[in-house]
Amino acid sequence: MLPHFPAGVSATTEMKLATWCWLSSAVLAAYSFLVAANNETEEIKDEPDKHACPVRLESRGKCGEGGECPYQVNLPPLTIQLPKQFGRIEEVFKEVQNLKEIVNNLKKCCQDCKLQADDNRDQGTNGVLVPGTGVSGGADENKVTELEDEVNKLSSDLKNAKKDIDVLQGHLEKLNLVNMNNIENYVDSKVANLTSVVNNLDGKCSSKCPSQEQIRSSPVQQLIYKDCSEYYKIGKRSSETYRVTPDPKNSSFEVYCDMETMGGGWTVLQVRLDGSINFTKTWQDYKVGFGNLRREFWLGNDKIHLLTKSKEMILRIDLEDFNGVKLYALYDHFYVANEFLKYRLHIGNYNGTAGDALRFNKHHNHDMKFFTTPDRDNDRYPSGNCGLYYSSGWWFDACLSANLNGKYYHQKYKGVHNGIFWGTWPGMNKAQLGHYKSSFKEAKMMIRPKQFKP
Ligand SMILES: [Ca+2]
Repeated sequence: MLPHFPAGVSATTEMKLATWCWLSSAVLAAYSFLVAANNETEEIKDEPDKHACPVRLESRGKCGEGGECPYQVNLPPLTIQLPKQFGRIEEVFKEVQNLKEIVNNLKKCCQDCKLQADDNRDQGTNGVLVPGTGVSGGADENKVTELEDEVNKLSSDLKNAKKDIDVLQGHLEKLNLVNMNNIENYVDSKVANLTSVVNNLDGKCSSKCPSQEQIRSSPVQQLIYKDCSEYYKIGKRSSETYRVTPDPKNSSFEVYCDMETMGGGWTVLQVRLDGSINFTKTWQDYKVGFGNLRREFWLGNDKIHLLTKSKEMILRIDLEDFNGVKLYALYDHFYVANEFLKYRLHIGNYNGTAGDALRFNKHHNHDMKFFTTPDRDNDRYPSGNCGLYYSSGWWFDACLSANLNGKYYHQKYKGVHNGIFWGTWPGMNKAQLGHYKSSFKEAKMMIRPKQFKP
């Protein structure tokens, strides 16, 4: 259907207009945006009832010399149907807008944070390094001064504490020097001094007291004998048991007296003969003594203490091996401390033929050692009980170069060296065929006053 034209237009003009209209319809879309943009085109009043074609050509007179014509084309408003996917553009716009707002909020937030951090940093800097220039001024300055004073005071206190610790350490080192050994040595030396004083008094008393003959004639005096030597002095020459009273404040007890060996007068402390008595005993057993005084026995540490306290004693040890070899060891001083001092051993100088096994070397020295039993560890071996290991009660070091209370073996034996042992015995330390260990047939320990003259 052809478009209609306004009245008063010629046929030629109508044909031209029809052509225009068709052309316009064909290229409308292509030029629409150009037409829309042409604001200078003179508008023709729209008359929809008379003009079906929306494109109108209007004459405004003859064409001018400059090539411009008075005709002008008036195009209708343009509507283009876009694909429905374009509907998403609005949503995308909205999303973009939202994202933009979020980004802006974040930016603002960051800026706020940065400003706050800068503020804090400024305040901190002022507070510590440049007192008085902070926002709060004098208050901060006072606070800082107080803190500085406090730190200085703490530092001073710390230095004083260190000095005190140094002084205490010095005291501690001095105290360490005054250790238990020194205390024990001191006590022992006092005991030895007292023993000496008592012995001197005893000597003086003896010189003023009635002669032995007078004593013998007095039945009351004859009831008290301190040891076997006193029985010897009154003429007893039979080796047997006698009752002695080494300390009148303590009760008397039976002892075995050897009235034959080297002049006699010996009070016997220990005998090993045949293994009839087990010497693996407790502290209490060794304290009170055990065995048979006429065969094998240990007299008892309390009794040995009293005997050695009453007079200065010498010690004699007699040994006989299974080859019939008989040797002896003599110590010119022998004292055993009381139970409180763990029956500590004190021996004097050695003399004899069996060797000084009680004082073998620096690391094996039984002198000044405490008594140890399988149930009472007083030895110097830190990792165990020598008494338990060697089945004996003895003045163990860590552990031994002598042990006369070891197990009684009737012949050579293997295993732990827990038999009767005297480390300086000839051939004792030689490696033996099949690692057999020697033992002793007989052993005996006995004491006599140092001043005794048979
Ligand atoms: Ca030990």
